[in-house]
Amino acid sequence: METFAAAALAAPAAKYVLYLVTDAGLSRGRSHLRIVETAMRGGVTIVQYREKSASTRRMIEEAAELCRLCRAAGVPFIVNDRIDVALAIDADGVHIGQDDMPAALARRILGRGKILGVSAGSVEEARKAFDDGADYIGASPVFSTPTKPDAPSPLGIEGLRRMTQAVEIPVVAIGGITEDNAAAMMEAGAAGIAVVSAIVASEDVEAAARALRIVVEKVRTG
Ligand code: TZP
Ligand code: MG
Repeated sequence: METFAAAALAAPAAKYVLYLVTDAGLSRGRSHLRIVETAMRGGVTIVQYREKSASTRRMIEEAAELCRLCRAAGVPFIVNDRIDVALAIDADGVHIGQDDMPAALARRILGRGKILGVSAGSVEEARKAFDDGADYIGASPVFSTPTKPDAPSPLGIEGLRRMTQAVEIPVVAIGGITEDNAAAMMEAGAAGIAVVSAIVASEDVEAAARALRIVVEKVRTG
């Protein structure tokens, strides 16, 4: 069986290859900790804690626990939306959207040492995020997805391709990514794929992660 050592991914963009985003509602009652631990065994290379409804106290507790787990595995840990939570627990970075704090301000607060990811739904938004100091772009969404029904209209594969050509930082494809379309994301120039349901809602989280990792690695390493 293939195994993947996340820490052995030398090139800076390689950490974005298989990006897991948490979702408590899709996890079939399993804890974030269990999902993340199992998904990392399957080859997830970066983890984002995305929690929209918990109290700040609960977020701090969960994020701190997940951060410790990820750090021990050499997997970067990112917090969605909440720069305060990310800084409080010394996460590796933050991911923000177009309705969150402007990226330039987020960068100023975070400093240079933290990862800043920004969701972009167009080439213009991606260029602006790049200019404002983003380390990577989340091309969002590539396909429409029930996981985020309020997402802007989908970019499609050609929209993703245009975005990857427009900025010099890694672009991660998100929204409706599955084992069936993952290779097309990489062929369009994505540095990696970000998934929620394809991993967290899967009965066998480890196998789901491993299958996705194998698909993207095939394209990435030729
Ligand atoms: N941002 C854009 S689409 C999306 C987020 C958080 C959800 C992606 O979920 P799934 O289940 O991988 O389609
Ligand atoms: Mg957001």
